[in-house]
Amino acid sequence: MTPIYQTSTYAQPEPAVHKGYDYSRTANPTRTALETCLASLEDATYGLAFASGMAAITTIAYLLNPGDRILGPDDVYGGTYRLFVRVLQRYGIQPAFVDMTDLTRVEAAMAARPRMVVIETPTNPFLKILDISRIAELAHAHDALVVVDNTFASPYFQQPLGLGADLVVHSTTKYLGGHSDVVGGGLATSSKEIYETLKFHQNAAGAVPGPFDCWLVLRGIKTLAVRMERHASNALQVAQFLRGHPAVARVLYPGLPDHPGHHLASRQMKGFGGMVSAVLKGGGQVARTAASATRVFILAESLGGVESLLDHPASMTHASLAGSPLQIDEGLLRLSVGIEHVQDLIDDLKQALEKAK
Ligand code: P1T
Repeated sequence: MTPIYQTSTYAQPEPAVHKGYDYSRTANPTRTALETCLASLEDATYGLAFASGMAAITTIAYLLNPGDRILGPDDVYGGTYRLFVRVLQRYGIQPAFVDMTDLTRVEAAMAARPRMVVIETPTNPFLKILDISRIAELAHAHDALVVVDNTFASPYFQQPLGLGADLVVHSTTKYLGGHSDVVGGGLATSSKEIYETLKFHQNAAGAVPGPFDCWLVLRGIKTLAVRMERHASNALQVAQFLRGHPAVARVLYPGLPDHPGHHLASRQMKGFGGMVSAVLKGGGQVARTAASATRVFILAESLGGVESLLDHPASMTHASLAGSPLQIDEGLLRLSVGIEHVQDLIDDLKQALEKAK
């Protein structure tokens, strides 16, 4: 097993001779093992690990300068939206958001010459599928950098660098960690220039993970493949159950053949993932009651752990979008389908929807 190098500093042979490790903000062997592993999972040359997914995304933003524009999808993790609008904007970076399922809108938005295009697919929380190759072509034609947040798919189901992305970012808190016991982030790229700039900023800004957290993510990754297979097969069955339920207006799961992104997902991904969203017919009140009535699904933010979680995005993960043009339906529930016995999950949803009637 990779040892946990629980050290902040390293004995040096003599002053001013910097060989190997010197200080753990700059590098730590347990973190190096995770960074190498992240690179390998994404078929990349370089990997970097961070203290959270947001720390990784913030570090990517250091590639930008005041006056630069950044383009994101209209459906994006609330924390990413908040970073773009309430933090980066104060430093002169101008964010814009478009529905990236519509490539004509992406093309039109490129006229403003964004320096960076951030793609999240499947999106959080509506599980839209965005065409990484086509968006990357449009972005590259305008010299923009392409970043893909690959948190929802995990590298087991999707490898964006092979589809034309320049950089991949992860919240390792989710499927990579896999057990809801660690917060972390990571990124991967095959560009030496991008890597070196980001490595400089990782050390300069300092949002690095501790060695024990790196070890937890590494241990989680060992079972990524078997967990993802089970997440996906459970999610499909949960989605099929919800689709047949009279209280449910709409089920959003890319594995359902009538999902608008199903064909694209079949090409771009090796599996459809473990996230399922559903809009309830009764709206916000019914969704909140159902969310409080489950016994196996735990009402909590986050996703990607072995245990099933339930989220009410409008009041929880995406509350920071309130008042923005990006509207989250009050009746929307987002399920992170775990690896429990699928019948337990279906029975739980059945009784919760019955109580919410
Ligand atoms: O929570 P953190 O490790 O900082 O990761 C942020 C992040 C980045 N990208 C995506 C797609 C995410 O979903 C997240 C975090 N998301 C949740 C906590 C959530 O429940 O959606």
